[in-house]
Amino acid sequence: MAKPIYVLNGPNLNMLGQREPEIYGSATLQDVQRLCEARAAVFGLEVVFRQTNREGELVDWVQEARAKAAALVINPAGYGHTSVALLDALKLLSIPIVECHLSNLATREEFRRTTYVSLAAKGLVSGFGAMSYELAIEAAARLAKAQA
Ligand code: CA2
Repeated sequence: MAKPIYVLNGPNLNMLGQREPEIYGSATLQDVQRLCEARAAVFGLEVVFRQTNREGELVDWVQEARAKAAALVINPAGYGHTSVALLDALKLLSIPIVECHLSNLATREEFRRTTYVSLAAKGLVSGFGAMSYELAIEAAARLAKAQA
């Protein structure tokens, strides 16, 4: 049985679809989960999809992914801009890591333009709304298969 792609989501993403649709789109996180599952299925892979508002829980799940996942897609949300602990956890992984953001970080406030996560990720998908996740899943699946 192939290992799944872990899709981890950081703080406040549980609010997706309820505020700021002009920045983040109108899809809910459950909609995004369905898109990820459908996209992964094309590659014969399953998805473990989670969201947390707690930094330590995100770190725990990254550590879990180290042994249990074929690849990791992560939208760290605000923690991407602040969390050295998250970066340290990501650096322990040898599986492909794809960073994913709904909005285009390059066109937003200065403090959002860099993330610690980018230092550990193979690449970044940013600015395509829910489609960012689909593109990130495709990248993660292809990288995982190339690494298997
Ligand atoms: O564009 C992204 O995906 C972000 O990771 C979203 C984070 C933000 O801090 C990052 O800079 C970029 C914010 C997540 C909050 O999500 C909400 C969605 C809808 C309504 C309120 C919050």
